[in-house]
Amino acid sequence: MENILITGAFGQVGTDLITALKDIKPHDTIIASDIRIPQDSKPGIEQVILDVRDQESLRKTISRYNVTRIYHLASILSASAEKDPFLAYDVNINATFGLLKTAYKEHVASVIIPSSIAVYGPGISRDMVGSGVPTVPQTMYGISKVTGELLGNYFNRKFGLDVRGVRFPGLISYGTVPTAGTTDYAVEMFISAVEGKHYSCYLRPDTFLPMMYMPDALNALLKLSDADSEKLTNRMSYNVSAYSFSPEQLASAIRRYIPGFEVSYRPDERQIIADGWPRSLDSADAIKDWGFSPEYGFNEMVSDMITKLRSIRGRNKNAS
Ligand code: AKB
Repeated sequence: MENILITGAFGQVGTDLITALKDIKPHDTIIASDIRIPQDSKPGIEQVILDVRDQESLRKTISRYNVTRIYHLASILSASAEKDPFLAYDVNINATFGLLKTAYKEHVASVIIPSSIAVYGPGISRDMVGSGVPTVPQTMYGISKVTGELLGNYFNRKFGLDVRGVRFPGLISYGTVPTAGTTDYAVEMFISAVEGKHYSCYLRPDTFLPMMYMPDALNALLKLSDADSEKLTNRMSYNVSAYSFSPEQLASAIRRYIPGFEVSYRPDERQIIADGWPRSLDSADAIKDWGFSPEYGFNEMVSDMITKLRSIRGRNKNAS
């Protein structure tokens, strides 16, 4: 049985990871930590208010719950990081270093740290980018994610700490509305469509980015966490993605269900971030080493998102 600490537990990935862990590992203790705890948060888990920059509180939490595994999800995402690079450095780099140090000193068995397609920068061929392609990001988010990968490898080599990571593409989910990234337009577009509203997209209609549905992202995290350490040829930087699409392709797929849906395009500063990222990813290492295999294709994801969002909306309407 494990005692699993999640940092940033009530963000986009954490919210759904809590549910997935409760389903597949019902006997493990889940300690969900974040800087704020939502009022309607989930029963059956331990909830801790924790700023990951506060090393002493982190140490006390790890020691109090005898934590055996950490999913370190607390992170300032790309768009917010460009607005406040100093905060992003502090949370994404300083706090990650502190977390690895504390995990090592407190004998935590394993740490999983998601990375991102943001590790790549301009100057590479942007299609089917593999895990081994050089990472020279120009954004603070990208710099911090490359640093997290390097630190994870260092703590593994130097101290034998079991640290692992995947590079996530844009993630699509209906549980939480993400607001701080560059790929978030996709979730926003779904919500506007289901609510019968017009959507103004902050990226150009032809901006291709790699993406994945949340159930596949969680599967990837859980598979990597439990994979045989001997088989990991690349600990911290497994590229994973299910498909790529552009805003105009997503809008037309949504129109198959909601014909009148209207989208206009007003690219803002997030376009510059997206233009430095891969258009598509090669997930070959993850497929080979630990059997990454996303279940949802683009059309299945679109259909499921609309069904789920409609049902949540119906529930919310009935409740009010
Ligand atoms: C973001 O857009 O910042 C994130 C990411 C791709 O890491 N979704």
